[in-house]
Amino acid sequence: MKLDKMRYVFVMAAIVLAVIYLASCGKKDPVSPEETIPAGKIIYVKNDITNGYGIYSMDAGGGNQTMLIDTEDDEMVPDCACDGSKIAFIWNKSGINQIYSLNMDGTNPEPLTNDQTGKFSPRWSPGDFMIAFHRAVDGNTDIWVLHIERETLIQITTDEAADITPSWSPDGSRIVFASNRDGDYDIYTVAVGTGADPVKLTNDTVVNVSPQYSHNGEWIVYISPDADIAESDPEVFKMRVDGSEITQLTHNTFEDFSPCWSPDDGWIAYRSRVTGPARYDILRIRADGTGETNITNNQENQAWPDWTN
Ligand SMILES: [Ca+2]
Ligand SMILES: [Ca+2]
Ligand SMILES: [Ca+2]
Ligand SMILES: [Ca+2]
Repeated sequence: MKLDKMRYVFVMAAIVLAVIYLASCGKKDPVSPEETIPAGKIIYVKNDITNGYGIYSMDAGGGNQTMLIDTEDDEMVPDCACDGSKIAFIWNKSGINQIYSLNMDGTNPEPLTNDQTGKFSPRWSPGDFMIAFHRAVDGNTDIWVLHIERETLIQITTDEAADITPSWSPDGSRIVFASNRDGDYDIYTVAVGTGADPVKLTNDTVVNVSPQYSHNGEWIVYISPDADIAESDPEVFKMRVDGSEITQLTHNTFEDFSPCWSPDDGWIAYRSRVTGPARYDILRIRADGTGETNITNNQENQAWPDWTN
């Protein structure tokens, strides 16, 4: 009996020591959050006098800035496919803004639309088989969806006001967009397929634009002026997908536009007029409003970021 008890004590001590050892192995040196460069790549647009708008790629830390496509025409508003295989973008090389797809390495641009209406803000659906966008038909700007394989266009909104900048909910059931149907721009969602059940998420007298669902489907990021300052410059905001918990993330004195989520929803990238009235950089900020960082910080103009794995 005594021997069994000693063996029990010995085994227990060995287990405790092993747990302490494993716990100490799992510990890492503390890293300051400011030193942590978020993962992934940012696809964005650069604008210069020679070639106008073009599409570029960089690390989320700002390294490896690489041209993907930049002809003498304008290549704009890139959106990465959910599976990371392609980029959708707007190209005006025919004289009309059409939706094209591009491989992630910048090869093989292919037209996806070719009618007589200009299109903007293409966004891949979950599953990458459809692309939402906005266009004006007979003077009415609405949200439309392109079914890529069937080559059909489906009208989502019909209100006579301007309905712009769509973004899909991660389950593909709804599209969020901005509309000025009550006089100033607010954020709305609508059911995909029927275009029914419109829900107004913001209800104020200021301009709210550029909404985008987070990948986890819990938040919508968008642009709105600072609520506390008259004639404020645009700031990055987020709210719950039901319109609650409106939270201002940036508090700077620059014009912030085109926010997008990082793949893990931990960060938001946006373009900001941080370095002067005629200059745009790509910035990032954590989803809790800390760590605002100028990623590009150069003498060039950058816009329309989209953050991918
Ligand atoms: Ca160009
Ligand atoms: Ca409309
Ligand atoms: Ca409003
Ligand atoms: Ca601002």
